[in-house]
Parts: sequence; structure tokens; C-alpha cells
Amino acid sequence: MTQVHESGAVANQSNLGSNEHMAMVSQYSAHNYEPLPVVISRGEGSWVWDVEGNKYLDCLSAYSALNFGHSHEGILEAFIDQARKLTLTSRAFQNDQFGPFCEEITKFTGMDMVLPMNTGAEAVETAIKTTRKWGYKVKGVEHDKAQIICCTGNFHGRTTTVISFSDDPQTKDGFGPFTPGFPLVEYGSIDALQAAITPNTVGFLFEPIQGEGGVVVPPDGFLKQVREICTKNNILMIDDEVQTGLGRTGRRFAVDHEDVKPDIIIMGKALGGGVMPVSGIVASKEILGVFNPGDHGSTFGGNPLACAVARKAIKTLVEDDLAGQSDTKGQAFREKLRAANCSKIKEVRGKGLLIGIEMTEEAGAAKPWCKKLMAEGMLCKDTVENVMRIAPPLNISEADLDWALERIINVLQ
Ligand code: IF1
Repeated sequence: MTQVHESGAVANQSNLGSNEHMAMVSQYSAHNYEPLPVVISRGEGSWVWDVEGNKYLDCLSAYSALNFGHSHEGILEAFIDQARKLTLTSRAFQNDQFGPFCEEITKFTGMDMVLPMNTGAEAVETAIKTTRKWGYKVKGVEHDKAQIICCTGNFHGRTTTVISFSDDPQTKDGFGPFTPGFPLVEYGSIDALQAAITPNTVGFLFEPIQGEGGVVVPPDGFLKQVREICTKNNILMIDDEVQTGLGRTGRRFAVDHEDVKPDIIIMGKALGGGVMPVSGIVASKEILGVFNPGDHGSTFGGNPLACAVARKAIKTLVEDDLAGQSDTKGQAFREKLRAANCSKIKEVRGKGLLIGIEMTEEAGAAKPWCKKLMAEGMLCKDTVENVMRIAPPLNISEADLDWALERIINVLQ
């Protein structure tokens, strides 16, 4: 029997309740996550409904993959239209979405070329392979000696090479041996970066704001100084915008806050419009020119459905000025939250609608507060132990954002 909740949400057709769903997941899925106990069955805009019809405001946006919100009309239309025509050809053949996608995304990013992939980690791996190959073929670094400097507190994905340079024991435990060639420097320290450069250094990989590291914003001017050092030492500035890109921090890309142009921009998450995985890297012709046919690839990379969705996502981002919306709404939210003077909040930080709320010692870990907010109808996630991340869709209404602010203040006071 299908119950209809007062909100008008139609309960899950298969009639299984949340507990039954969670029991199935517990029995049949690896326990590589510990999700909040909410079983979502429908999403629209910034809101989702669970199988019992309860309504929640989504303030995680699938870790910034839902910058356009749930079931965005325009993106769904582009997705369905293309799906009815052509979904996949592999790169063994050409398709009529790939060329326009490449032209539009290179113009959008101000770069010469793109190499499309699917997930963020695949795009990070592609950036690593690109940088190493450029190091050998163009810079002339000794064979198999290339070094890419990375940052403490980094998160760039879960593949074995990418976790090789993580400094979070849990992401490495049990997964060795690891890939060499990734020295770590303190995030935000220009001196540490300068000191780590050797003749074998080919790149510096960084997040312009560290998401999982606790929404850590580097010192003002850091990105400009990184640009100068990379240029001076002929090493590639590799900007991981998988989470911070596409309007999340109040600019097209987080590096735009300092008008800095990296050598490689890594994109993912929201590039897929919230409907499918789309990622890729953009760079100059000199850099992406190192690839010859057969060097690198992917079954789904650059598929016509992904290209159609990504083209619509980029168009929507520009037409709806989602970066501007994110900037304005994020600033207002942080100011109002700071003005509330909640004693349990140590710091409110972030840019645009990538917001971190650091709890005080006595307030303790962030996770219990996320659970309390869930009981109030708002979904968010802790990042490091004591930081709550608030990252709603960029087109969230001011009223809904104020609604979230009210709940946070109520729960924390
Ligand atoms: C999980 C974190 C966020 C990313 C950056 C690359 C990737 C990510 C800056 C890889 C992915 C996701 C992965 C997801 C949770 C989430 C996350 F908590 F893991 F660290 F957002 F902060 N670069 N981040 O943030 O992209 O391969 O996942 O498409 O693994 O639990 P992906």
C-alpha cells in the first residue's frame, strides 16, 4: 500500500521502511561507510524525502556533486534527451557531443585542451600521469625520478596511488605497498614548498581549500605565491578543484579568488550535474600534448551522455550565476552565524557555500550535532572530528538557507 505523507511525498513503492533498508545494506554491502540513519527515496532542489516521507534539507550536496540541487529540470532534460539518442560509443569512435564539450569546457576554463574521465580520483590520477610524462618529455627529468609535492591533510581520492600520499592513517591502513614520488609539505606553507623542490620536482598538487581536511582555507596570497614559485622552478601547479570548483566557493574555481591560473585544473563531482560521474583535467597544449594515442584512456571517459550533461551543467552555472549566488549567500550565512555568538562554535570558516563550523573543545565532536540536526530535518556531515561541513546546493533559496541557520542556532544553543 502506498502511503502519502502530509508533505505530499509518495512513500517508497516497495513499501520497505528505513529499518528494513538499513538491515539489507548492513547484510549485503561492505561496511566502508557509516551513513546517517536516513534512507532517502526522492530529491527535489535542496530537499530530500526519506522512505517514510520525512523531509530534509540537504546541506551536504553529495560532497559538492549536487551544486545544481536534486533533479534539476534543465539538467534532467539534457540527460533524458541525450539518453534517448546515444549514451556510449567508447573513444574508439567519435561522437557528436565530444567536440562541442571539449570546446566549451576549454573556453569555460581558459585552457587549450581537456582530457575527460569519470570520477574525481580518475581525474587526479590522470593529472599525475600527465605531470610525470610532461616532466620526462618536456622538462627532461631523469627517468622514473619525477616527484610531485603534495600537502599534509590532503584528500584527492581513494585509488592506491592517491592514498600513497595521504597522511591519514585510516585511508592507508592495509593498502600498501604504496607508490613513491610524493613528498608532503605543510599545507599553506610557502617556505615548506620552496624547501621541498628538487631538480626532480615536476609538480605541486593541492586543494585551494581543503574540504575533508576540515574546510581549511590557506593564508591570503598563498595561491599567488605558489604560482610564482611553480613558474620560477618550472614545476606544474596542479589545482584539485573536484570539490571546490564549479561555483562552490563563490567563484568559478577557488583559485579565481586570487586571480591565479594553474597549469592543470582537475574537475569532477558537480561537472556531472548531480546525475552521473563526469570528471576531467584541462591544461595547455604543451602539457596535454604529451599524450599519444594509446597512452591513456577510459571506457566511459568522454561518453556522449556525460558530455551532454556536462555541457548543460557549465551552461547552467554561467546562466544562473551560481558562483555569484554561492558567494553572496555564503557570506551572509557566515556573518549571521558568527553574529549569533553560539558558545559551542569555535570558528566559522570557508568561502561561498563551502562552510566549516569548528566546534569548541567542550562542544566535542561534530557527528552528534549532525545527528541532532537530522532530527530537526537538516542533513549535513562532519569532516575532521570537530568540524561540521555545511554545503547546500548553490541555488538554495535564501529562505531555506535561513531555515538551516535557525536550526543550527537552535540546536547549538
Ligand atoms: C569518499 C572526502 C570530500 C575530493 C577532492 C578528489 C576527490 C574528492 C578534493 C575524489 C572526493 C569525496 C570522496 C568521498 C567523500 C568526499 C570527500 F570526505 F572523501 F574527502 F568531499 F571531502 N579530490 N571527495 O574531495 O573524487 O573519486 O570520489 O569522485 O571517498 O568518502 P571521487
